[in-house]
Amino acid sequence: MIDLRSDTVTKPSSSMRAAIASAEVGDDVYGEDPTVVRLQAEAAAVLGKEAALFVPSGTMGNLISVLAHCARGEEVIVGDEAHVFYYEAAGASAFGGVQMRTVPNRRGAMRPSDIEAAIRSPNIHFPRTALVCLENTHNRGGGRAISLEESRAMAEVAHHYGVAVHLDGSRIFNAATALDCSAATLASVADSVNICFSKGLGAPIGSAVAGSAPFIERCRKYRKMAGGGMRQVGVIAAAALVALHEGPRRLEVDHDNAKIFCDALGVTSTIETDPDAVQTNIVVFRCRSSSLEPEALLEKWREAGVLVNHMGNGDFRAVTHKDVSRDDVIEAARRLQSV
Ligand code: TLP
Repeated sequence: MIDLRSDTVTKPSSSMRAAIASAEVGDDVYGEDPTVVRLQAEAAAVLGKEAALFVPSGTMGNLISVLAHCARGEEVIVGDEAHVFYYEAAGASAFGGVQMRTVPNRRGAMRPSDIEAAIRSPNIHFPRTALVCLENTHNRGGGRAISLEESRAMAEVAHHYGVAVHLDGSRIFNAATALDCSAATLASVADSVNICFSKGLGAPIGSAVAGSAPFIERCRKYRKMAGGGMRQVGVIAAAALVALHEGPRRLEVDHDNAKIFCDALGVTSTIETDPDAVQTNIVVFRCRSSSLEPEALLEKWREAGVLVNHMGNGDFRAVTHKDVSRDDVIEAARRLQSV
């Protein structure tokens, strides 16, 4: 089986398993796990922020960031294709009483003028706009890396009106690789950033939120509230440290494999690809079959030994990662076509 559903499907490498086995641990709710303390310091440094907090998932990282930025009854401006809006089960609204206001995503970015138009003026009828959320790379935007200039233009509008900026940087190292800059440079436009160790970097679990020290202290409280205060989690932080050290430098291979996959898939009477849109490790392709619904097509592909995801409207997503090789992606494209 060639699994291209997501870069979340990777298994821990032997160096991660060795680090897990030998990790020094303590009770992290008391702040006494040395491996977690080290991971948080390294994550903050690599992102150019004052402090960081280890969290179990990207979803929790985004949730507690929104809660730490916004009071109940306040509003967040977010792209209509953003992960935090699309795929996080309305957590911020359900748990935080925060309203999400969408503006159109155009291959991942928002127009600064759309953000500006959505920012509320002081008025008793309106919620206060407390936050703008960015995402880089943009998942539903086909893994597009949003340039520093575009990111800055979006953030500047928010900051001009005194609105904070959170960056969902779950795949920020993919963006940094594609744009040939540092993750800290891309994160510099935002007040807070969420990163994931468990996607392209290959760790079995874990994310981190980074920002100012007072912001991270608020996040620590919300993490506790959300049931995310963890104990001897040096065992998983150790794998995340290996991911942080070894993961970013091999992302280029995933990006090359995504291009190779897209080229191999090519264009047939039923499959449409857009090679120019492939910038990182995500390939979105369209398949309009006259005889099969998307779910049935996924089943046929599974029978042929390839797993991909359906994004809706006949758009499918394949994601390259450390556990698939160049030969695997060429073979996967062949099997998808043959079906
Ligand atoms: N994305 C997953 C699915 O939820 C769709 C995937 O397979 O791509 N932000 C972004 C941009 C993400 O892509 C994801 C995960 C998250 C946040 C949430 O991270 P986790 O899965 O750790 O909660």
